[in-house]
Amino acid sequence: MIKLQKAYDYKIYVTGFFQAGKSTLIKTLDPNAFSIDKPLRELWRGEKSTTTVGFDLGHLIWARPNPNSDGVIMSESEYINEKDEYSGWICKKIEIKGSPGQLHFKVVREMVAKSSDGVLFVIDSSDPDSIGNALTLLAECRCLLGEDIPIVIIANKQDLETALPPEEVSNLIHEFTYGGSAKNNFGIKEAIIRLLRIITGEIKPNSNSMYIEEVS
Ligand SMILES: Nc1nc2c(ncn2[C@@H]2O[C@H](COP(=O)(O)OP(=O)(O)OP(=O)(O)O)[C@@H](O)[C@H]2O)c(=O)[nH]1
Ligand SMILES: [Mg+2]
Repeated sequence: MIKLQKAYDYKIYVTGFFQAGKSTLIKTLDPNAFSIDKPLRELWRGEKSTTTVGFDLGHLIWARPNPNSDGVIMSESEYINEKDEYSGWICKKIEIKGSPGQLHFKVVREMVAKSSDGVLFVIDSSDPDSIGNALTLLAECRCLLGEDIPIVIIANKQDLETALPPEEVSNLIHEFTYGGSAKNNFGIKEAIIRLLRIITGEIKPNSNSMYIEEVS
């Protein structure tokens, strides 16, 4: 029997409620990402927006000069262009897949989530009313992938003045969250690296430190 080579080393599932910023996050990290979406019929908070009706798919590289470093995250195409710079580094391929956020797309989320190694859970910090639905999807995610699946939660849209700070989002959901902005590309790569290091077993979930801690 022919054994197919795995196309990636780790698969990250990006989920969260409607309009939280999942597709934006994936497109920011991989401008060549592919999305199945459609325009929203009405303006969303005064702006034209789209909603995912299938999935988003991007490809990233996690490159590290040594196994103790955080390393860097870049799109696969950026890596291919600058490959020589990373000669001798440990490079892992990441498949990043985004789900639809509308509650009725549960069947699609089930398919997209399958065989994921870890989860980036995106919350819209500027919309406290969405927190209840975010919690519903967080519970669904643990149900689909198991209670022990590594999850990193991003309190997104921190570029907005109206955004609740990550600590306040954490208080509301009783889980640790990282602040970031998918649109302005801050906090996102750090969150992914943290997730990857939890997946590899180098750091413990929910610890605030970016440094390696003993895992017993
Ligand atoms: N200000 C700001 N807006 C953001 C940010 N991330 C996403 N948005 C906006 O939020 C809206 C929804 O973004 P999407 O990335 O489509 O959200 P989604 O979670 O994929 O939405 P669904 O597919 O409908 O579940 C768009 O208008 C984005 O421009 C952010 O970090 N800051
Ligand atoms: Mg989307």
